[in-house]
This record gives sequence, structure tokens and C-alpha cells, in this order.
Amino acid sequence: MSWPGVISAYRAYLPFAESTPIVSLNEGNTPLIRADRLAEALAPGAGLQLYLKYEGLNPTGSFKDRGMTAAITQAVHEGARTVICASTGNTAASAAAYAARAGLRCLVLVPQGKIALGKLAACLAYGAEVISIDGSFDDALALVRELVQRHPIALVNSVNPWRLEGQKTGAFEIVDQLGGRAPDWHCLPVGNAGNISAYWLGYQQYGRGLPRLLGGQAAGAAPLVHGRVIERPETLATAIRIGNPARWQQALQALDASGGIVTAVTDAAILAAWRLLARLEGVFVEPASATGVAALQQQIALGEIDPAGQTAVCVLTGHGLKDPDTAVQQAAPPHRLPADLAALEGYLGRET
Ligand code: AN7
Repeated sequence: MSWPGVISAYRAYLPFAESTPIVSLNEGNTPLIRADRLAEALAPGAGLQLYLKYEGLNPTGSFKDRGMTAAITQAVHEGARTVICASTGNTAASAAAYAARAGLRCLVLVPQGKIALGKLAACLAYGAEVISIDGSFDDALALVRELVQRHPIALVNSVNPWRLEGQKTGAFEIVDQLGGRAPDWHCLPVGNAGNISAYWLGYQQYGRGLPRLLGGQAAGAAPLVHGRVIERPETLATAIRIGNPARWQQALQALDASGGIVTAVTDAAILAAWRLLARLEGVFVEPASATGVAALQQQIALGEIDPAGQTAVCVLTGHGLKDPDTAVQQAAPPHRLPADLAALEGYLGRET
């Protein structure tokens, strides 16, 4: 049977009326990939059971589609004609796609020069009106929050509670894929803090056990770790270049209630984890998505997490093709040879 999308799959757990028409791209049902080689790199000999929830395989290439199907469904239900969001890129691409499918006008505000190429390309392709703000994501979010007070436009950032309703289905899937139980550790990047808040709601509602949450923030954009707004957040992981998360308090409560940890990891550590994912497991993600793995690696190395016999799930939030520029910049350029067998054999025999 074909997968119907997260609202239809988990309708009994979501507050939609039976009669509400669903706007879906059949999102969700992403693979939970066992990662033994990565587990061995992070915790040699410890018997860590590590899984990767590959959310980059959603229809627009990121986890945002789970929440967006719910937010756009509800916006249509309430009669909206126009939707808007501020975004570091993935929310924008997702909003643009679901708005297109619903026939809505879609405006997206993005920080000038700080949105990865694949995200911009998608927004433009879906026909969204892309507005590049001379400021940060936080500036853009403040602007749209004000705008929707004055105009009948639906805000589809994760301040919108419907986003969390859809997003929490990620927790249901993980439990189902693990055979009916939550993992010991649930690791993920934290930017605007919608995802971590939603996962906690999902695990609680599903009632099959609770994980401890491990949130990773980029060192240059770590308001939750430092306990203060970061005025000028900076990180190569542009998806999580956020200094004043909208779901700040809810995330702290979830972390606290789960006995969790929120930690900052350097861009170098994020890239190291990003590389391990691709090279040890064949899983290509955008840099921000490796932040949960980097956080797990750090906490194991510091002795804060004992990996022995534990089950950990790392949520990989966005596909690697979202940010092709970083991937190319991080690698040596391709080898260049004449179209000639001798040259190719010479290359094959060289020292590597
Ligand atoms: C790949 O698209 O905020 O903590 O505007 O794109 O729920 O914000 C993106 C966030 C992690 C952080 N990984 O999730 C946006 C946006 C990726 C992301 C996050 C984002 P939240």
C-alpha cells in the first residue's frame, strides 16, 4: 500500500476534523538507517546501537514537510489565501511547495546571502515570492510576526502550533520503526527549537517510552547553551544560524523533563561529523543536519554520555543537495585527465 502522508497515517493522534481536506505531498515514512560503522567511530567497542532518521528524504528535502502539511492544511481550512514565513531556507522551500499545491500565495523572507543554493532554487521553482532581508533570520521572523498582526496572512513558522502537530509524527515513526519503543537518546540540531519541542510532544503522546534529548547548537549560534540572545549568530551551518529561537522556553522544558543535554559544537566538529556520515555510511546531509551527530560524539568523548548498550537516534534534518556549495568547497577538486587509457591506468597505479 502506498504511504498516504503523515496526517492520514497518524490521524488518530492529530486534532484535524475527519472532514478537513488534507494538503499533502505524501511526506514522512523516512528511513531509520542503522549506522554500525559510525557507531564504531563514535564509541569503539561500546555496542552503541546508532540509527539515522534520514529526514532529507522528505518531498522538499527536509524535515519541515511534516509540519508544513499540517500548517497549510489548517490555513486552507481557515480560509487563508496567502501564507508567509521567515526562514533560513528549508521552511521557505517547504512552505512554497505546499502553498503551490494548495493554490495559495506564498511569501518567504530569507536572510540576504545566508541561504543555501538548493533551498533558494526550490523556493523560486515553486513560485514563492522570495524577499531577501538585509538582516538575520531573527530580524525576518520579528518582521513577519508583526506583519500578520496587521494583515490576514497565515504565518507558517513553527510559532504556529499546527507545525508542531505535524512535526511530532517523526517521534511516532521512530518508535514504530524501533519496534514499539523509544530510543535511549534522541539527538538533533536545534535552531528555532520547533523540532525538539515537537519530538518531545510526540514521544509523550505516543506513550511507548521517553528518550533523553540531546540538542546540538552551532557554537556561534548557541542561545540555549549560553542562556542569552545571540545578536549576530554565525555558523557555516546556515540552517541553524538563529540567535533568538521562537520555541526557546518549550525546548528548555523538554530538555529538562527528559533529563537531556543541550550543547554547543564548533563548525569544525559539525563538518567532521558531516564527513563521517557521508564516508562511513553513505548518507549525505546538509551541514546543520550533522549537528546532532557532532553533539553525540562530543558528549561520548567527554564522558557525559555512556554509550554502552544504548540506543541512539540522530535526526538528519536536511538533504546534502540543499547545500552543494559547501560540499564542493570542503573537498579537493576532481582529478583532471586526458581521455586516454594510459593516463587513466597511470592514475590508478599512483600512490593514494
Ligand atoms: C536542516 O528553515 O529554521 O530547531 O527557517 O533547516 O526546529 O528550527 C530551519 C531549521 C535543523 C533546526 N536542521 O530546526 C528554517 C529553519 C535543518 C534546518 C534545523 C533547521 P528547528
